[in-house]
Amino acid sequence: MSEFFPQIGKIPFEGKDSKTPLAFKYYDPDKVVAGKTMKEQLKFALSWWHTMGGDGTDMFGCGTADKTWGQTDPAARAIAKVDAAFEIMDKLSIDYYCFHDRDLSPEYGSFAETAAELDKVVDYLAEKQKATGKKLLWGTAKLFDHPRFMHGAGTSPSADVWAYSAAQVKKAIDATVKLGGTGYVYWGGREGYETLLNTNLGLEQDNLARFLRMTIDYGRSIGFTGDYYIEPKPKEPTKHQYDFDVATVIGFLRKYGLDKDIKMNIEANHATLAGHTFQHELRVARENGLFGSIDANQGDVLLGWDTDQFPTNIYDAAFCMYEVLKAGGFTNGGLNFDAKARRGSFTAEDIFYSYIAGIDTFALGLLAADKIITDGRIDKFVDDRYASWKSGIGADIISGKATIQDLEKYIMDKGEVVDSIGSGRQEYLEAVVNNVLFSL
Ligand code: XUL
Ligand code: CO
Repeated sequence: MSEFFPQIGKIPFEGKDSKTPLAFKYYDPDKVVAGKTMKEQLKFALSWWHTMGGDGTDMFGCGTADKTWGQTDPAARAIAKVDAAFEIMDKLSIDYYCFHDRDLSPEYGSFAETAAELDKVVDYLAEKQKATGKKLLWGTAKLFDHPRFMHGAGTSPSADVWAYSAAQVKKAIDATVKLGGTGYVYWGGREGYETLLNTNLGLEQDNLARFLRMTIDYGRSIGFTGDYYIEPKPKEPTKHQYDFDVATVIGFLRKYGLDKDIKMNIEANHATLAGHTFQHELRVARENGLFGSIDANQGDVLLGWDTDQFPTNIYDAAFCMYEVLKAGGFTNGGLNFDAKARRGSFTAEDIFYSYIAGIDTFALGLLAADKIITDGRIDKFVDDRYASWKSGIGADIISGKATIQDLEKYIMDKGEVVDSIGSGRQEYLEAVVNNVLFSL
């Protein structure tokens, strides 16, 4: 088998003083940070859709990058994509990948033919995994591309489309299990609405819960032991998506008794589209015991859509890895680069430059997060700020001992309460973060 990138060798770690373009400056896979190697802490994954399929096509123009992998026949191209993807993973020391079923193998005529062609690619992936040790982080089903999904999939007004979607997810879970995937993602690409004038919101949400219950139970029945994730996103492609943000999804899961079955796959650019920081979404998931996996990317503050850029913002990566470390690290999840090089970055080298940029950013983010924690100033400040809950009236409120009459008496005796904890010191704390980051 010939190489797809003969001009590019295995990307070495050269350290921060290196000027070699195709080298890691911060990602040293075997370096131990916070008790585990960088590669164990970060668990990087390649996204099949952007990397192997995304050619730069946008609303205003055709593709700029050649992602045909030298093949015109769709079945031959699907196999060539596997070879090219494993070469990219090997050269970038990426251990995992993530797919949508239709990224691996496109739609053919009937559902049966499409499923049979997918099986061939999955068999080939299984062989490649065995030969290389690369692993599947998660799989998912593409329920938003074909015209049949124009009104939704698990929330479609059409029972036939709902049934088709369930059959497709069954097949995607089969593929995930066959490949030993440790996760399965639900991203509701068209699970939402454009106008309430034509939408039965209550029935659509009930049906989405039915869809999740049925497909989750199927996976468990065939031995899937990994995690299921919902990936929240507020809008795009639909105006309003049901899985708006982590808090909305938590409410939905609890309403339908699904909160023990599904965790969160949190994407940075989806968080900002929802009007939150990336860290906010991670924190809400962590505090609710639902932190699972991450789609690593970033948006652009001047553009209001899902630009899926490779992450280069060190602050965001540091705060993200702070949450990951506080959650006890990844178990079944990891950092999937749901990111694409810009349309003007169209060469084969750009695939490598963009991954190197993202990987080094998260390596730095991990180092920074570890240092923020070991430095201790931030955590101690937060701890001290809530000290009044550890003894006296605060402890009595938490234990349930204090009644409302006790509180009335307590305040009567005190007479007045003004600023009992002092300044929030936001600017000081932001400067502490700068101090930690720039003395790495
Ligand atoms: C779309 C998106 C998806 C999911 C998987 O915004 O993030 O690619 O990650 O379906
Ligand atoms: Co994503």
